[in-house]
Amino acid sequence: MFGLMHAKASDLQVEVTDTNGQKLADAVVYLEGQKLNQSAGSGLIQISQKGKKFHPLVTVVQKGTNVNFPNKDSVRHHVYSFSPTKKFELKLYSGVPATPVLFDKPGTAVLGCNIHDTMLAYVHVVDSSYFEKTDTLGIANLQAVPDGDYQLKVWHYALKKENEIYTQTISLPESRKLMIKLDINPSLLVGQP
Ligand SMILES: [Cu+2]
Repeated sequence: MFGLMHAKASDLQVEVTDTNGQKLADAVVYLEGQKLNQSAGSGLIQISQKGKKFHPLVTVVQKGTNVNFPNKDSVRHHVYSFSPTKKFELKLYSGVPATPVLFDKPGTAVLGCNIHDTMLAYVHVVDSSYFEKTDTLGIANLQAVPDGDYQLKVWHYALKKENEIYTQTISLPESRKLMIKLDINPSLLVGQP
């Protein structure tokens, strides 16, 4: 990495609210641009099922990431997605499925369970190595981003226009702190336990 020491980098803070200024948790914030996307993701992450809910509600992964779906309940689940981003089905199972699911195409996969209709979760797949979810204060921090021009993208599951992705051109180091307002449908917000 010593050869890159002349390249400057900045930390980017993005605050996401609805149009009334209410802070939005679980918004997916990511950057696309020429300086990024050098490598596909790898590694293995988990979305578990406990208390007949998926945990977490929203997951963001770089394309090329494998996801495991461990069932921590005593009842069996039947996890599926019909979304074009990733269609799959893990038929009625307990414990940890033998094979993880590879998310290899950008977009949103909506997850459900055939047995429990109220179970719902989202996997947002990005073509970027710079991504983060907003916390309960509506804040996402992207650290050590190489200075340059990017498309900042923000997605939230409760957006009024389904599958819309908010996009804004930004330059670093100039825009290190941003506030984004999204038009969401409050009735779609899932209360966090
Ligand atoms: Cu289930």
